[in-house]
Amino acid sequence: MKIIDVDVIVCSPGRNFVTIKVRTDEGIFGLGDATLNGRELAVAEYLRQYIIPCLIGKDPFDTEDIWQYLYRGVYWRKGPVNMTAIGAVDMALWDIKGKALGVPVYNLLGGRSRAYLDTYTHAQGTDLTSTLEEIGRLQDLGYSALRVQCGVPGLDKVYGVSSHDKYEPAREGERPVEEVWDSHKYIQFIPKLFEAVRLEFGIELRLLHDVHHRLTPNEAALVGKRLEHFDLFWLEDTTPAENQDALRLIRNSTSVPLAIGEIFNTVYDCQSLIINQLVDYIRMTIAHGGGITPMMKVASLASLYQIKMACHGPSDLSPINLAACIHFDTTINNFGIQEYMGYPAMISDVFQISHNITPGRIEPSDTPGLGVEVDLDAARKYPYKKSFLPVNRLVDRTLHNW
Ligand code: GCO
Ligand code: MG
Repeated sequence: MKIIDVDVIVCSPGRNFVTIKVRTDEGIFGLGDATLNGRELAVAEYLRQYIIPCLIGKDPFDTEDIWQYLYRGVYWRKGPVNMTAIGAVDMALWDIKGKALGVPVYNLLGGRSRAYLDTYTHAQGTDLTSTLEEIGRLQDLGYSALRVQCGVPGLDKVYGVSSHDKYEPAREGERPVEEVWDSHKYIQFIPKLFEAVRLEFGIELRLLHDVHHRLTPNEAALVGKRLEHFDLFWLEDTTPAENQDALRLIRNSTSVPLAIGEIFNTVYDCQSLIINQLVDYIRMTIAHGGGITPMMKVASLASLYQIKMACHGPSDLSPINLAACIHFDTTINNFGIQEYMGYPAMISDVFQISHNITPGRIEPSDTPGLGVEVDLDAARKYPYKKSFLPVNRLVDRTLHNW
């Protein structure tokens, strides 16, 4: 079998997605997600100019060699644009292999390690009362694991609490909006939030929280200690992810479970975190981390240290990335939990997923390949809309991490 052509489709059914369709001489095609929120066209053009010409004529079954060719053969390794492009190609090739052999991708990776996948979704509110209401609503729907984010008194807008809907705040426009942040106000408030949640809902609910890279190591250690007796499932991205050593200080100060990794692109970004056992969950994104091929290796390394995989699965990645997560999660032994936020309703005009998704749970289907369909005619009805993630500043306008 040979690759003969690759389409790059940029569409915006509720938000921007970049999709590739790898075509073969046998008529089988594979789908990959090349979405990088706020930088979509960079990946699309990188694919068109530099990656696709190198794929023509290759055998799509050679996933390992093609991955090595695209990663090591570039010389300028790593980087989110490069790794997202490679990730999309890798997903599409696994999709082709599964379709050609008539098996779901998880059967090519190691088969089923579990009957279903536990998922968590996002609970958010602008204040304590509305956040508690939202948790109650989601619990009634059947969710038993929730990421809880709440507006902080004295701050106009915080990460994870969207003003318009539940989806990630990439906003249309020619430049990013700016938000204002105050770590002190946040640190004072967050223990009160989890105290109220536990008082209202008891200890059964699994609770997660995302700090979104905003604290210093010492501030993160303090928050971790103050949250310890609320028994969190995890505390995510406490400090900027570039400094792996920061996690050592946090780890030595608190037993709160730590999760990190959504902006990592390679195993090298978490190598020292894993071998020094500084975290409990690796949250790499399959699309941004170079695809399924390298993620299986990250999972193997993590499994040596009882560290679990909990892939990033926000709504700013398409259902193709979600499907890749589903196959990966189904097969690895050290699966933690899968993030699932849901999608804007109009997404189903373009993407149809065969897996059975219910509140708090996903059951993988046995459809050959990844189990996702894309309607290209429908995609054309939703043209790309330039959007950016916000930029974050302190009250005195010093630039801070968003
Ligand atoms: C998460 C992430 C997302 C990111 C988003 C950026 O835990 O789901 O933090 O919410 O902010 O993917 O595009
Ligand atoms: Mg996160």
